[in-house]
Amino acid sequence: MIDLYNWHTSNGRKLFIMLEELDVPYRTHAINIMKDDQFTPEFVAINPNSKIPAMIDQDGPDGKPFTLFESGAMLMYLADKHGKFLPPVEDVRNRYITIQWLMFQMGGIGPMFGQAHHFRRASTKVEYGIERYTKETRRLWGVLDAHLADNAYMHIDYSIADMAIFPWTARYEWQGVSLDDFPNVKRWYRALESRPAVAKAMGVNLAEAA
Ligand SMILES: N[C@@H](CCC(=O)N[C@@H](CS)C(=O)NCC(=O)O)C(=O)O
Repeated sequence: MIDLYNWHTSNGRKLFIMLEELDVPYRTHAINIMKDDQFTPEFVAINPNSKIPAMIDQDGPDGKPFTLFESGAMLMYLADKHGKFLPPVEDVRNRYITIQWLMFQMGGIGPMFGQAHHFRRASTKVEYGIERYTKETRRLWGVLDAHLADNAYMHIDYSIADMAIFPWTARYEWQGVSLDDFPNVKRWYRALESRPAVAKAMGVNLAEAA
């Protein structure tokens, strides 16, 4: 059983997508980051960095509970545990190309789109921040569009790289982006949003559930 500590944000939705795709049992513990639940001593004991998502796999690798945070690490762990959505260690080239695109999300899309959301939606308008992060976000959309012109998914088949990127692209309106400007991302986006696991994960609202 997986205990998932989460909230319905783009980073949080990656884990809902993965667990729904794997169709494994999990319990969600709502960490309301609007109410500072991430700073409670109970949660800090799970993630000392006070960010969602985090999890405890009660059936860890050594048969003991295994605690993990950072969404990219969590996706890789679950992929390896279940032998799905990430090429195996023997397939070195394809494994690392998939991890490369996962890291492109973790180091590029997540931080940059996140800053674009912050500055574009803040009540205090800071033009420098809005311009800097809107421009970088649009550049990253261009990288995705060029890559997806020749690839159905981020690398060969649907993988944890696609799962990590999708929830961030789903906030295109917050970023001032139109899907029509990026036709290859749009095709990929439509394919992903039609997956039942993705649709279910994107519909999670833990505030309503509370
Ligand atoms: N690199 C981390 C980023 C996690 C992250 O930034 N989570 C946000 C929500 S999307 C959060 O917990 N924010 C609460 C806060 O900053 O206090 C990951 O991918 O897991």
